[in-house]
Amino acid sequence: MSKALGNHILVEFMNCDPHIMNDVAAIERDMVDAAKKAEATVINSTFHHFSPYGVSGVVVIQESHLAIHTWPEYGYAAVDVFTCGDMNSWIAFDHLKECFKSKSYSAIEIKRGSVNLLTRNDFDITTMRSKASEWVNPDFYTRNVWFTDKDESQALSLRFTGEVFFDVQSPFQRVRILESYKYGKMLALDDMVMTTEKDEFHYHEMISHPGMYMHPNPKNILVIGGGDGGTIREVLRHTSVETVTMVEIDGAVIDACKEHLPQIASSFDHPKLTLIVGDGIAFAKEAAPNTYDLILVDGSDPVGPAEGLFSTEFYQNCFNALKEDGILVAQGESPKFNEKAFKELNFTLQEIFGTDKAPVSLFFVPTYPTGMWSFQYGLKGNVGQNQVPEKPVIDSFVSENGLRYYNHGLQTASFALPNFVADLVKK
Ligand code: SPD
Repeated sequence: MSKALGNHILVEFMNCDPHIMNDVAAIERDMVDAAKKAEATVINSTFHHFSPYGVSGVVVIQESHLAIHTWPEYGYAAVDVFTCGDMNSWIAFDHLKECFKSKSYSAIEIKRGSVNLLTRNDFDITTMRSKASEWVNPDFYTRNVWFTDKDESQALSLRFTGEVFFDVQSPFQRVRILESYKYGKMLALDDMVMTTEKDEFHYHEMISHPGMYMHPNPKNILVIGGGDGGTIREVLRHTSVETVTMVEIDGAVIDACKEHLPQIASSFDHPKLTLIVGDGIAFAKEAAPNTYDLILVDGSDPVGPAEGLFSTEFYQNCFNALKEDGILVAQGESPKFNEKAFKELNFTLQEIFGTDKAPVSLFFVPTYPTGMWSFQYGLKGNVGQNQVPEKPVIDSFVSENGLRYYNHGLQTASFALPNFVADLVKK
């Protein structure tokens, strides 16, 4: 056989474990290890996860590259290993076959750059060769592992370190704690970003304080969802509070956050808290009428276990469970990213609480797709969004508690809507 510049193996890994095929961190680790086992020198790796599923990535090695694209729904990975020099690509193949738990596979090997067919030109590489020999490969390689939260036409990507601190498939969802470079550790549920260490305060301060200050004397609070603990942490800052009941369906979320996000999950031992691990939708249905001053619905997006948190029946039950001047605050989705759910929720609240009793508060979360997010309110009885304490009262609460997002201005200003958002919720 004539001499070739490179060797390329194209691999079909079939009947692989679908969970592994959707796990960007595991695939990146396995591909890098495969390269190292085959005695390649790893330069860097770039991997992306695509929600709801699929991983693409490449490991650049001094001897060329390893690349992959996966289809978890078919338990399939297309892999190619391109090398030059003496590296044995089949060592990488064997390693990946084991890691992916592939039950059937095939591969073809192609020689690339047959020197018989190529004509060498007079490009002078002597100086480059001496430069190249001076280059020392660093002991580390650069990792580019990306977590992507997306719909069919837009996305938010965060680069993460590849560290996976928690990864449990609960009966409801996949619960993970990963680490992003920019925003620190983050809680992801089924591939959707829920909260991160560095920007959680945007969400948790804004779900809690505007409603708490709109109410003249909030004593009994119900939180549905909110398993990371950030919402109860904020609510419990208010001295008027006598009881907080929190109902979270997924105990795995609480466990994950207590262990890995302790600054968010800091109030689970508070004496005023009653924590129930159970179904918040059923809880609202069975709740006694006129019980709560505030109900905060800190749920995830309207897929999986949170779907029922967007139904008319659920909000009617919340309305009944609120006291006469009670306030409902619900995670309201994004008017840009999930316009349909945003609108439908507001129409539901208008129907139950009244047309002018369902205001929307907007705030920014850099780690949610589009960054523009909302809380939607249902105001029962005589409470109103403009009935708020004097500025000095809120100012001292903000400074005593070291709040970083909420302030007196936002108490009313967050309800001012851009025209296109106001139009979305006009009946
Ligand atoms: N796409 C994210 C929707 C927000 C879900 N809730 C976040 C939980 C924070 N406590």
